[in-house]
Amino acid sequence: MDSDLSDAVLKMITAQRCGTQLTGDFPHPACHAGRALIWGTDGYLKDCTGGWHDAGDYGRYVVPGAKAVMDLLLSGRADALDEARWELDWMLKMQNSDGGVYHKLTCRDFPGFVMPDQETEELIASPVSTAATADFAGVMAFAASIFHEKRYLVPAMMAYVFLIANPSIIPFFNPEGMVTGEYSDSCDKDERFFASCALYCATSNPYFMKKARSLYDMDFASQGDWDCMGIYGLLCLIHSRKRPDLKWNAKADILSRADELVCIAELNPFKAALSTYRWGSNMEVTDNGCLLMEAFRISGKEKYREYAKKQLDYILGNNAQKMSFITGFGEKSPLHPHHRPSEAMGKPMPGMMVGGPDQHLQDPYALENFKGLEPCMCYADELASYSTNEVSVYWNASLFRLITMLENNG
Ligand code: G3I
Ligand code: 9MR
Ligand code: ZN
Repeated sequence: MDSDLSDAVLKMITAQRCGTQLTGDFPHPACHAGRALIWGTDGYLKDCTGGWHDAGDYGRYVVPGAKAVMDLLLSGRADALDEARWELDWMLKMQNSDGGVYHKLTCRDFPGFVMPDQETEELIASPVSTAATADFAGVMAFAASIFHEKRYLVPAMMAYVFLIANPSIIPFFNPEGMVTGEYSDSCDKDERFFASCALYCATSNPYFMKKARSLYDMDFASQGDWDCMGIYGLLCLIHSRKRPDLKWNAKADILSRADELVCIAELNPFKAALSTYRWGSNMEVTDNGCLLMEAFRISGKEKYREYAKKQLDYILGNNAQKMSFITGFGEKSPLHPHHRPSEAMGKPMPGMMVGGPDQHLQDPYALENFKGLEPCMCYADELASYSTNEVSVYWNASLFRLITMLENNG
């Protein structure tokens, strides 16, 4: 395994750091240093610096950030644990005094293709959502069980108290006049389950396990993405040394999903564990690779590792485009990612995984150019095609976890 690859993939996430001066090939002074208007009030969040820019844009979003943090923490690699703290420490600033967590911190609109310090429009803290609050509780509790620090555990419990006080979903939709990423989640049961499992692992308090049992859904292992966090609840249980009854179900759920993924991969011409291609399909591939590696760890069955490797092979070139989807790696790789620092500097930042084919034609370029194409062909290495050629921290984190799992067990 090429450790230059995992280093570059992690380095991209470090280069997405907000609120600090960056040196190197994509340098910029500290960005987004000011206060943020708390939407719907005339109050401000005075210190909201830190965290990662989400993607090709400079928004900071709690929900997908939580997924990225979990993948870095689960990778177990020391430098990735440090990187995860950069986001965790920012997330702490997104919590209200009643435990609720603001959904995101962005401007009203996306900036042009400029470096981050050039985005100087007003920053806004968007309203609290239960998805963001439950994700926050989950990552903070899992971090507390790794780092043994109360400064993560207490905020996790405060967020949980907020969730108990608000048993119905508080959804998030962009407020009037705001067009940045919405990350709208119509179901928060999986996030609440994740929070319950993580808090159980951090505290051993059976209250949380009782809650987790009541929220459990047998489909959690079959779902993924930033809006389906149930799988991370199962993984917390498996990775901790706790042995509640549910743990054995968790392992069985993962093994049964792994068997399903092997079949799905067999039916795909490139042995990718994909049946459809959605926005960020490449992350579905790397997430499924990670699940297959979890199944290999549980069972020792070589077949799962073999199929996990095929997922990375797809990302590295065994795909319809016959190209590597990671900038700077492979003979042919994306040159025009939808990534503002790359565009502003006139060169692609290395180590970034692009979203990949999206059959739903979700940007003007795709609508114009992909009509009638096979789903796997709906990709273009074009700046304008943000639904297929953007990058994000959570896609890179998922890829990073897959590479490190293969390195450690391969
Ligand atoms: O859940 C439905 C599914 O039932 C349906 O079959 C399928 C087909 O349309 O859609 C699924 O929902 C999709 C959702 O992601 C969950 O996968 C939406 O169509 C799709 O539009 C949505 O895409 C998200 C996109 O933002 C638009 O909201 C991507 O996951 C997400 O990665 C992307 O994130 C953007 C941020 O908004 C802004 N920053 C950049 C970032 C990366 O492109
Ligand atoms: O650059 C934006 C990208 O990060 C988002 O994922 C995408 C979808 O929300 O939107 C991009 O911004 C475009 C905007 O939606 C429409 N005007 C052009 C912007 C840059 O292509
Ligand atoms: Zn910034």
